[in-house]
Amino acid sequence: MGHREMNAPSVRKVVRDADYSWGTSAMMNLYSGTTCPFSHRCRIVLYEKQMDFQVIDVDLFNKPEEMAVVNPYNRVPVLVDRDLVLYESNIINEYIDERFPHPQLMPPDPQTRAKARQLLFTMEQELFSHIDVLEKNAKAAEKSRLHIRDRLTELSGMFNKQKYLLADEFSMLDVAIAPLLWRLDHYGIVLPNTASPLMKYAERIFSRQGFIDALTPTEKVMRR
Ligand SMILES: N[C@@H](CCC(=O)N[C@@H](CS)C(=O)NCC(=O)O)C(=O)O
Repeated sequence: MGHREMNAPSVRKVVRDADYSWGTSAMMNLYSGTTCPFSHRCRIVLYEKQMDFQVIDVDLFNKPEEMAVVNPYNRVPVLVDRDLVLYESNIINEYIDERFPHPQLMPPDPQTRAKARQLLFTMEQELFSHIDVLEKNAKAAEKSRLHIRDRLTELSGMFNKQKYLLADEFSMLDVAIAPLLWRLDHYGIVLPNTASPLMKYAERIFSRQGFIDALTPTEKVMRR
């Protein structure tokens, strides 16, 4: 496992027919939902790095019993790296980033890194805390759609000054927000014209090879 020489292709196996062999592989295993925005974040980081890994699709309608054992919250994504079992997408992503530091997705200096973590927290509070409602609660969904629309519209202006969320370079913050930007149509979130700098920013992320490779077949058809 690890970084490969330039010419050697990485092992990037995707197991689509539930084979839940927990922790028996020498490779890093990501247990992932095919439509789950949080799993999507981890898949993006895995594909952005030149490393070996295995993505194992978990059927969320028929969850394996082991899921509740490895993750007390009984959700995906879960990363298994030999003896280490991790849950929570941002925590998994920071681990992968530290284990495989090229290209580095968290800022190298402590101050900017702390600021990035603060912004990741704000993103969970303001945007991703609404995902459950959007996916499961039709009655409350409209309020969440409007809230997300307004927060994203407020963000838009900054992309007149910089290419990505933290600065001019792609970072973990862009990874974290990308699954939501990809799902705007899917969740019925309509942005005003004033948010066009944000949508241009989104297209910059969507055109990255790591982003394209990380999409599952179901995610590919979420956006026209
Ligand atoms: N905060 C968690 C959220 C994970 C989450 O909500 N995962 C959902 C799927 S998107 C899940 O597994 N839900 C359990 C279920 O559907 O049974 C993270 O960032 O990893």
